Amino acid sequence: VALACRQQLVSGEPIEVAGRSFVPDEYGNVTPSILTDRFRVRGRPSFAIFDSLHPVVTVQQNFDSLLVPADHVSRSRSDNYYINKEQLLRAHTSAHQAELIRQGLDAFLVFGDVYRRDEIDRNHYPVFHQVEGVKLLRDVVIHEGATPDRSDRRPEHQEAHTLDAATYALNDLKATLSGTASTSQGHRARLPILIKLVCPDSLMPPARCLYMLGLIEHLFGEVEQRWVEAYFPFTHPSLELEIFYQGEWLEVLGCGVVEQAILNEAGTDHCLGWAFGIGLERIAMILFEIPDIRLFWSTDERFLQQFAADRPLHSMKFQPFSKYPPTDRDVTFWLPEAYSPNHLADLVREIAGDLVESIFLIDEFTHPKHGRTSHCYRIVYRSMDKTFTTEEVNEIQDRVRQSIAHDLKARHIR
Ligand code: FA5
Ligand code: MG
Repeated sequence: VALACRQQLVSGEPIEVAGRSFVPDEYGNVTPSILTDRFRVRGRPSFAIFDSLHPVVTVQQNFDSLLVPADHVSRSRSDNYYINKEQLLRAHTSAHQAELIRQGLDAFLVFGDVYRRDEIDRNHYPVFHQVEGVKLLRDVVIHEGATPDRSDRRPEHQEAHTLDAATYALNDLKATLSGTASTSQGHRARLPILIKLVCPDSLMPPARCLYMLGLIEHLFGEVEQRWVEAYFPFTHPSLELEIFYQGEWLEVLGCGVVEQAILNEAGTDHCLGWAFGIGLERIAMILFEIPDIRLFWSTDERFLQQFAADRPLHSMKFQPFSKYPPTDRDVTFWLPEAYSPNHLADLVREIAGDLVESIFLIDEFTHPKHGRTSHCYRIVYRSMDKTFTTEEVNEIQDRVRQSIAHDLKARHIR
């Protein structure tokens, strides 16, 4: 089935994505399951935010405008869904930052569906939602004296910023997000930020979209959280926020002080700015105690009913219904050229859909003579909402093996 569907993406033949037509080329690798039934019209928010920017963006928007180096791995076909060489399904809402700043906005939120070829586990899904927040700060002394020089960059600040300016922006950002840092000059940036959880319609119909004031503190109250140093080409310094959830640290957002070059390019060189990108499913998972991200796509009434009533947010907690036992199958193969584990993840997802719960690399071997490497993966299958037999799992696994042979051109599959 996957093979048959794949052939539908014919180079030069237009395909439709969210009501617009695009022309794929040989570089195009969007898969049918990513294109079908993921695009739905959602309700309009009653707040001036952007939530209907088209999900197909240019390489310029998704990467170039954000200073992502031309050879950066994050651009690769194994991490993204390209329509053609110039256009892809946006991999993050940051894709819209630069153009909105250029349009003159100095504080905005962008909600959107984003698409990535990524690992498979209970916290990762190839389609998810992000909210981007950007705020420009005026009347801050950005730098003093002569033209800044690249060598003046420090872990604490960009070359174009004084330590004070960067600290000010970072504190403002942290205060906005987690509500824990206090800022200088008594400027506490509780906007308040309005967060709307944009969930699949199946979970929350537009009429019941949730509006919440404040952020992490407001959402979760007392919760164990920590800031972790991070790297993004478009911010410096950069941080990620993690929340302790179900026995592990779960990353919920990335953020930082916007690279001054982006602001300068957008004609706002007199401003300092911060930006963040939050994973909305992760927030909803913690909020509602949802153990697996696949549940957002469930059509099981036992799931949907739990979120149907107009109940106070904090009383909505997911009541697990009988969890069916997982079944795992191992597969070993010699890695083809230009292989990435995301190829396997994508391929299994195409065949097994949401029946795949996780994929782990359990063994790796490099042949001493011919130098080739083989990987052994454990694929864990589990249905969220129905029982499923050994025969069904075997059949799926057979198709996975065939697809590894055909699509990955990998040999000696065990
Ligand atoms: C970004 O996407 C950056 N654009 C965030 C950013 C914006 C940084 C502005 C600086 C300034 P990252 O890849 O870490 O960063 O993703 C952000 C969040 O999206 C993660 O913290 C996580 O909550 C969520 N996320 C990432 N991948 C997945 C996935 N496969 N499934 C579900 N949620 C995901
Ligand atoms: Mg991250």
